[in-house]
Amino acid sequence: MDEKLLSIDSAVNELIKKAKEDGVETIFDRKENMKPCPMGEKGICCRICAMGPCRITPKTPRGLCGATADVIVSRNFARMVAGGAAAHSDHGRDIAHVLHMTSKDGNYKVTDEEKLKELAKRWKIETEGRDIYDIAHEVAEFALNEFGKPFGTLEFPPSLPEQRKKVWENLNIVPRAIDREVVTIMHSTHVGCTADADSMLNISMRTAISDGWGGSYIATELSDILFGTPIPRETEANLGVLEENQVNIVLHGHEPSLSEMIVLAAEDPELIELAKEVGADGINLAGMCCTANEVTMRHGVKIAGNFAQQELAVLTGAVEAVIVDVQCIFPALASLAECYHTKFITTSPKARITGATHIEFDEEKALESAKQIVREAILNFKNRKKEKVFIPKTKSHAMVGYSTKAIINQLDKVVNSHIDKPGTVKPLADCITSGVLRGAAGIVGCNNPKVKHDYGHVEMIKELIKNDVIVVTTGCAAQAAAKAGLLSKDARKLAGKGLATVCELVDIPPVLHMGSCVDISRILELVGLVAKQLNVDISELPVVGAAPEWMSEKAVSIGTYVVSSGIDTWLGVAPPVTGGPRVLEILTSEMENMVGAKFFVEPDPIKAAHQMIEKIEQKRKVLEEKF
Ligand code: WCC
Ligand code: FE2
Repeated sequence: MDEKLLSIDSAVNELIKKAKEDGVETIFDRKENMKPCPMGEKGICCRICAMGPCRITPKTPRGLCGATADVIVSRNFARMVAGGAAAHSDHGRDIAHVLHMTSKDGNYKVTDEEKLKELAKRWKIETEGRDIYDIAHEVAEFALNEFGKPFGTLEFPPSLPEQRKKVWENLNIVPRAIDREVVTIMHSTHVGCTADADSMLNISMRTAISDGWGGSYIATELSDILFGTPIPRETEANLGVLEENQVNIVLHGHEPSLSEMIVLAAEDPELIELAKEVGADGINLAGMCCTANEVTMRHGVKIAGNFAQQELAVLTGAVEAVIVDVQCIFPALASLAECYHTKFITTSPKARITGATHIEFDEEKALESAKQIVREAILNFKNRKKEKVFIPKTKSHAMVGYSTKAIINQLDKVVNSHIDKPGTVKPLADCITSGVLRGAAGIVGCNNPKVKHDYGHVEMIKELIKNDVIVVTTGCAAQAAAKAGLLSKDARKLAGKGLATVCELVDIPPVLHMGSCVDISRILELVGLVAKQLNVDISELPVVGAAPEWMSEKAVSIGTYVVSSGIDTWLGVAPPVTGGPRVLEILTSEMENMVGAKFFVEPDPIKAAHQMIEKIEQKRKVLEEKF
């Protein structure tokens, strides 16, 4: 195994080497030995009932019930969408419960009152003369109702253009309640239900939309209300943020309700004192995956790394605790942590892992629970084995925290207030229509060992900004960008002339960190607002999306709602649908006639970037005729 081929990140390669020396295995070793199942890879294995599993081959072109390859592939795809939408949306629901728990003297408070009141008005909840917490509780109830209301359709945010809603109405894919859409997929994919690829994909789109414009959108908005709407701030990224002389705590997972409390607990003078008593200089928090995005955006907590680096953090031998809640957590951390002194602490009943220390996070006693967890980490400092410690030097400077509101604030810097009013996306729309910016790209998603770690993200982003395409990013893609220095204002020098000028005038980096994976709702919001500003549908904008290294079901839901929102999307890894010719045809061709966008699969990120640029230019041509 030549580690240079595995990642473009030198910190990763150094630690893969250390893994060998320490005699422990990582995902990179497991990948070497794993041969993906060729049936599963094509999506043509059906495990939905117990007559099979049925595998589609030239000799057995139908399952026992008669399901064709397309039926099987489309059902498997739909179930991936349901899994992804469920994960994002259940996260949104949890945040709504936390909002419902807020009180003046409690652990959880309302931080962004203005955003709360805006949302209350939108949902026709009385705000005049009311206590802010009464409003918060009613907003939370309204949000919770969106998951299971018996009648009607989802309440859409004002950033959704009317034209787009019409498209969905015509296709009958306007989501009803969020949970209902997930359940409908589980029902429709049961043996003996939907056996029609077209219909199955329609249902998938509807469920995915309930994620992007529903569950994820709610997660983002309510998190901002609770913990503050992000503003630009500085941070650092990569494993070099771990500190030799401090208690290092890695926060990994997704929901900010836990990580926010850990941040508070780590500031507690008593615990800082305790850290000193055990011989450390202090407590150092570092984030991983989306939790990293959440806490760096709101507090500047440093980023340890992305998905593929979670084991490597433990391998440094310098981490006292990895604290996790839900999603994207390797069960491998449990046995790996045993080889070091690291405590691997699970906190959610939704994600217990054999071999981990489970300390259930009790939201009712949030700060107390958080302090208990931090205390465990501190007390573990004495078990650190000096001879096992190796922290790579690598880290990069980054700017993070570009919520839509923060972007609008930056844009206000160039508003000529004699002509235009501040507080809108008009300057951005102007840059796009004038062609100073050719377009915009959202680069999101995971790491996947099928792709050289971070290579897909970083090369694609570089190519796009060089060609005057502004990039917005979330999730593990954002962390790849951060580590590669692409989120620093300095990265302007890698941008084309138009983009570099805009960056200078507006004082932003060419790649904007918009948050965690549920925060792709921020991207939808921004794109929707620009479309509304220009009075066009989202599908008419020179805007594209990509997930060069995606791997999770969440990413399948995301890709599906982004395409359903009218944004062409490039995948660097083929989804398991290639065994279903009709499914493939719909996803990569026919969706364009339905929703004005489709999927592209291109493993080479530079080639993909050029296809994206070509698409942007095609859209510009049509758009320019309008203006
Ligand atoms: Ni979102 Fe993908 Fe990271 Fe997990 S944290 S690994 S789904 S991008
Ligand atoms: Fe995530």
